[in-house]
Amino acid sequence: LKIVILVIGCSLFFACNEKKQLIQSPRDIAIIPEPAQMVLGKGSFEFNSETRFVAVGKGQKEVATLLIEKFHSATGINLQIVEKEPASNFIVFEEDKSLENEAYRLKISNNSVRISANGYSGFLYGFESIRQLLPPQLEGNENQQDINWSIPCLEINDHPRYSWRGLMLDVARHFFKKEYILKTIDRMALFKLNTLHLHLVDDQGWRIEIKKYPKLTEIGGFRVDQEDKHWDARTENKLDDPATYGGFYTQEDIKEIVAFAGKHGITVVPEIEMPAHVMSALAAYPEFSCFDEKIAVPSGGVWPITDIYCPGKEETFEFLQNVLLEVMDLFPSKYVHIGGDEATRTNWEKDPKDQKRMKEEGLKNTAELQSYFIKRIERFISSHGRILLGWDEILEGGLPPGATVMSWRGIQGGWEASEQGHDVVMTPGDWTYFNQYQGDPDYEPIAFGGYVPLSKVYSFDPVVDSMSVAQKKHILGGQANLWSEFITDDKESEYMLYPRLAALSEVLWTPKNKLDWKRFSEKIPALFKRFVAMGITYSRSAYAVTAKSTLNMKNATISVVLSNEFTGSDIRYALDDEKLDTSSKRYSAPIVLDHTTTIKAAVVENGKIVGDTLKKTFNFHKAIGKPVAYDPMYSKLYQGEKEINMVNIIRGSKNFHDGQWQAWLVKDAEITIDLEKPIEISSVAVGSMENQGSGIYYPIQIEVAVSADGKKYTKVGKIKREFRNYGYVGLKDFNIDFEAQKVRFVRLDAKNLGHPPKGGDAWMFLDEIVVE
Ligand code: NAG
Repeated sequence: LKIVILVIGCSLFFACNEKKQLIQSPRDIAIIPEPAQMVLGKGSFEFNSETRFVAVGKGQKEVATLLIEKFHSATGINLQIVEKEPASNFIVFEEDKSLENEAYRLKISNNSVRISANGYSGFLYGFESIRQLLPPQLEGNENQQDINWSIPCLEINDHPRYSWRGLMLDVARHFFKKEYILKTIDRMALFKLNTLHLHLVDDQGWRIEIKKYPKLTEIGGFRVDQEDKHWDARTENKLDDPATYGGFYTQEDIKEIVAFAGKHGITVVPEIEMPAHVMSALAAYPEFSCFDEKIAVPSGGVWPITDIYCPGKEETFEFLQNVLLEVMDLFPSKYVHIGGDEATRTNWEKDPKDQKRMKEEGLKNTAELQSYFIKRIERFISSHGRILLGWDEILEGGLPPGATVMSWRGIQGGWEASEQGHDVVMTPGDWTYFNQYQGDPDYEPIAFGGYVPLSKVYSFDPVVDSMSVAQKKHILGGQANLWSEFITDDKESEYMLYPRLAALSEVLWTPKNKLDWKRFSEKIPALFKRFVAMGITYSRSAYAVTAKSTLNMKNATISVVLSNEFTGSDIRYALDDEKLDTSSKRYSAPIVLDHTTTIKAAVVENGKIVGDTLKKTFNFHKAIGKPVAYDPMYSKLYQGEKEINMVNIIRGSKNFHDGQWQAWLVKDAEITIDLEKPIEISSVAVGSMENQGSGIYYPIQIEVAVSADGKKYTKVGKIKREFRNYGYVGLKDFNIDFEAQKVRFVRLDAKNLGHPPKGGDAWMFLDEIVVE
């Protein structure tokens, strides 16, 4: 009966309030993450300056205050909290112990809003849903006086799928100011994320004040300013170079961050790296390294990482325990992250103290010594009632009994840890490393390589089918990691986080059977409006049009399919010199080309071009579709389109995973094209890529030879290229012109750099041999 009255009540209200009522179906509601259950009623609840909050129980006032503050900064109006329910026009918090943690129920009728939950987070999430029902103006500082904002009558029953819904910020490689951290916390709360993992320590910076060891921040907190250079192009610092880039959080800052996060339902998990990624600490206190060597805090990438803590010295453990004591005092978090990744243990092999330790402890190798290290720290952390969390390397040599694993090198580590009965947080790079590209690198700010577009994030699931029921229970959830080597400021950080963080929040919160990419796409315009009001620099890469083309050998045409990540977008395109604008041709079917053509394309929404414009030339050269022989064969990891790849017109992009590149590791390549009959040609070009951060280098030499019979070859040209330390992702065509001649065979020899000066193996990436 109540419901009936409610519906009638709402519809009456609806009748007299028609102008403001735009919500007609659940599709008009754009809450992210999508609630578990939502039933739309009729009509709406209208906020005005007389609206009251009824908040008496624990935590209710605090949540009410968060919403009141939003209204205040948007409108200048101060809504009031009262103790008793007025007759109408109020929002009431009701404790309901039958609801699970973080769950909430929201009942919106035309005269009241009821938020029920069993505690603080539930109330908070009720508020966050209301926030997303309200117009984006709520997020601004417009002081617009007029409220009269209405939210639709509905009932939501909502609860999260996973208990760990996180974001990691790497504040070490790029130092983010406290204010940015606070802003990020509010944004995380909008998406009902509940864990902020702060990567406080790395080679390039120590970012938390430790009273007992002041040099950690005095020295370890700063590095030589090479911010104007790309991360991979930064040079080694000398000990006495002035170190001016950096900063750190004082213990007071940390308390403020932790308290602010708590108010937003967010636990801050500190990460204190060990035994590697700690050059900043060793620059301050060389006595905790194996050979007491004095080093400078590096300004850029260091690989492999050999300057690490020394487990042969008792002082190292004493130091780390003292640091952890101060850290545990500051962070109430149950979990303490100790890093554990990417240690190269060559110093441990050489150091007699470490060798002695291994003997005494009966350890077979340095992997076991590392495990000894982590286990010792784990005992310390658990004796203080906390849980050790570490990157999946902590599995090597044996996992400490109480440890939780953060799986980053794919899901494998998490799979194994959960099988051994340990809890796991999934952060596999291919889905959750937000330092990677989200769109075509040709149009994106420089990122880490790799490709994690919005839809890829949306396909993330922390559990996989191959896990047993028991294993699945150990998967706490997932998290996005924003490593900041390539992040230069707050804006760029925002660009990498939004909207991908919204997609992540949905896959970690919403029941699996309600996840729906199309529905998520439909919520994007509303989300972007809110981002604008919130002053967030967000990415529209998901709108950017990409071209996928296939070669049709029979009639030597290519068919170009244009798409963007969202389904059903209005894509417009223009050919060659035609102008691309909102009235250009609408794309509806693959475009078939039979001669060299340039395609331009973009998405149009609400009469405007949104996102980047694609511009791509398809060059119909003389070797299209001809047989190609390789010696040696390209790597199994990068096969492109196999035998057709080098002559398929389609060019590899800056995304080295785009399926158009063929690559050789360390080896040189000899590629021969058979033109099948003598043809007059006068130039041969080959495309190549450089992405030193990902170990990809331009060839150091290209040589072209031609032949009439495939036996006797004549050299027609050679390009030599000196190796250069180059930080950016680049594309280059090596072009060789020669006197026009009739030939049947073209042979290209590409020399691999082999081993770059800084060590490691070089990849050589080639695509398309253009013969003209
Ligand atoms: C890994 C490193 C990290 C680096 C990131 C870049 C982990 C656990 N370790 O090599 O320090 O910033 O990748 O993507 O991710």
